[in-house]
Amino acid sequence: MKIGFLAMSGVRACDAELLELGLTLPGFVERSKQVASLPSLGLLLLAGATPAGHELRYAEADREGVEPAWLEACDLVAISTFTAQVREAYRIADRLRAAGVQVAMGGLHVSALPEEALEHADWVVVGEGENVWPELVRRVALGERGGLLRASDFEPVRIAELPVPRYDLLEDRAYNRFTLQTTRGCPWRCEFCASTVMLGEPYRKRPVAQVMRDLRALRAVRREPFLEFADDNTFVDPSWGRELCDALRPEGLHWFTETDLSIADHPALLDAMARSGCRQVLIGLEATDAAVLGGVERNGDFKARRVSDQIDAIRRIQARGITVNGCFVLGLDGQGPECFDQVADFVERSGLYEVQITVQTPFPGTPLYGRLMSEGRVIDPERWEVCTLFDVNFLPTDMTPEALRRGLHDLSRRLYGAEAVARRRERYFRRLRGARRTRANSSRAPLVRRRA
Ligand code: B12
Repeated sequence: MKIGFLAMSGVRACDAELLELGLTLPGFVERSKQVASLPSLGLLLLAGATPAGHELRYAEADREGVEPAWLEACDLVAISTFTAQVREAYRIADRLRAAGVQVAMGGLHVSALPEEALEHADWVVVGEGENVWPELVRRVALGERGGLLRASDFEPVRIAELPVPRYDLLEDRAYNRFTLQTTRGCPWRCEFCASTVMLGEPYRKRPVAQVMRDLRALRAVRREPFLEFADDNTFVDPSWGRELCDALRPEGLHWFTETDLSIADHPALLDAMARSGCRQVLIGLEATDAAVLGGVERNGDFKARRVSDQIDAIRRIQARGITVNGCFVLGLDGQGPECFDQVADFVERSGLYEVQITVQTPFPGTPLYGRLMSEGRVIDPERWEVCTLFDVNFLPTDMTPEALRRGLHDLSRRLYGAEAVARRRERYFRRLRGARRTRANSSRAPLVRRRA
């Protein structure tokens, strides 16, 4: 059979004013360029899990209507879904089916709402796809016409036996970064986390040798890739983390990942990360106020407990030459308009190199969505296109939605203007030079004493 894999690409936001701001603020433009082009690792893994004997092709569309015409010549097309683009994906699926193509949909959005997706796709898969997909392909080849398949009805995915992602299908398309996965899941359970839908399984680490196997497959088609780990929280286990970094070091590459503040407690891990080419870690700080954060992480209140250490931890990480991208959620329960100044002030005091601000977003399938729905606080419950992290679609407790929207705009201007970005950079490099001098002096000190 001819099988197509279609990823929806690009970033999304509906708020026209914010979009306009995004085009003018250097901090925004730069960040969007870095992240806007990433291949779909989920689909490359499914391609790797496809039984032999089929002809495979990968495509991306940054909006509905620009998907390639060759998809209509496929027997089966797999489409991966995020919430913000799902309506576009549904319209593509409708057209493909009208052209006689069987369509399978999977990914975060349809895993949360499979019944909705069945109105547009022949096959809908809930959960991790690696073990379901080969069976789905076999059934299509045998002439079956569709159905709902749940990963929970199949053998659990063995993290030590993931297929090799088919990076070769990316052909010579231009990307700024390439995704690779080292872990799945996160021990923390943040109420708003949009990965929740896939987090049924416990936190899982891949054997380092398997990660390196995938890296070899990637380097066979791209010699010097900048890596982005498509993990939810990479460094939960510091000794495994060091093993991973030691394996990465000889590759001489640069990489980025998402992790939590606890890395700052492990100096040897930080050293290993820096040596192995870690350029930036993205850390969800979410807020600077322990009272607001209380209960947001529902498995031990990790984030509220770390509030008093946020600034020190950021400094310890950045002193290694690893920049921190601190992420804040605006509009958490209990947060009023004071949260905008609090974030701006924290960014100044902490010396964060990079900052990301988003608004609390009720993604379907998350505990937050369930709670806000039951409290009657989701403004437009099925307006999926506004699930972008930048559009306000809920009633905050301590300000109006409009105040939240305005606050996001104003804070964006303050944080992403040319001057603010330059100031953050300059301060980071100044402090880094200072930290390096201190380390050099302290490592020379015993030598000097011995000579004396
Ligand atoms: C890489 C990434 C991107 C890339 C995506 C590249 C692409 N073309 O697909 C880019 C930069 C484009 C991107 C953009 C956006 N992203 Co993004 N992104 C991620 C990130 C960091 C990793 C995703 C990943 O690779 N996971 C690993 C793979 C292996 O898992 P997977 O995709 O879920 O695939 C598995 C299953 O879902 C299933 N599966 C998936 N598809 C299919 C299809 C079929 C047919 C089958 C059978 C199975 C199946 O099988 C796979 C293997 O098990 C996650 C956060 C994270 N740490 O996970 C956020 C995340 C997915 N993004 C998110 C968001 C909000 C966005 C944006 C809306 C942001 C914005 N405002 O622009 C846009 C949406 C853009 C769009 N086009 O839809 C949310 C999604 C929440 C949701 N419910 O939609 C996440 C979870 C971040 C977060 N915590 O909020 N993103």
